[in-house]
Amino acid sequence: MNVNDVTRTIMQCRPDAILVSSLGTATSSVRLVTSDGPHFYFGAAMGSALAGALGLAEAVPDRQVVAVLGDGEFLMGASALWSVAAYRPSNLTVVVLADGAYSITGGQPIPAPLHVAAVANALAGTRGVTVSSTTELAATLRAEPTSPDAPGAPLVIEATITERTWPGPSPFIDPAATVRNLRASLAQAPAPA
Ligand SMILES: Cc1ncc(C[n+]2csc(CCOP(=O)(O)OP(=O)(O)O)c2C)c(N)n1
Ligand SMILES: [Mg+2]
Repeated sequence: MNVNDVTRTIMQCRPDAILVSSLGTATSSVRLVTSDGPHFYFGAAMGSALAGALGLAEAVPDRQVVAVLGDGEFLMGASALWSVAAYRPSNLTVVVLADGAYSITGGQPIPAPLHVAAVANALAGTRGVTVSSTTELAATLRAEPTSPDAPGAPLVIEATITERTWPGPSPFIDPAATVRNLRASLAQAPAPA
């Protein structure tokens, strides 16, 4: 499974979701797969993406938000997971791209296994699942209620990336344009039923 497999599957299963992507293969892939759609791309600020996704989920409670995070990103901003576990936003899903490396800066290995799903399960407010294929990822996302009326502890999906290829365009985006596009999209689009 490569990163584009993951983002394509997310978009197939959650077509109305707003994606929040971290600096690295995540932002490159979300740009490619959504044709620069109105999502929230972090083009800097490593370690901030999960906190940003939590804030966005709170700001748009009638929209699904999917945080697509590199594993280095997740590690740097890990404390935000404790906040997610505390506030349990029912409209937030977290997907960690577990490629075991800081790919964007040259593929330096992450020295210790992160055990993302196990950590999420250890926190009572989040649930962790590990997936190794798009079939498993789709089944996990489709099994998940997306209605705010059926809240559950947010799902944290550790997606094992075995095929490490650079997914698409540059992740260094214009932050002001990102905010402008997302705001315009939110102002136009009626909330999905
Ligand atoms: C505080 C800080 N330290 C280091 C960097 C440099 N940096 C940017 S992205 C990145 C690695 C990201 O790795 P990961 O989240 O696993 O993304 P991948 O490219 O593997 O998808 C690093 C080291 C930075 N931007 N900010
Ligand atoms: Mg990585």
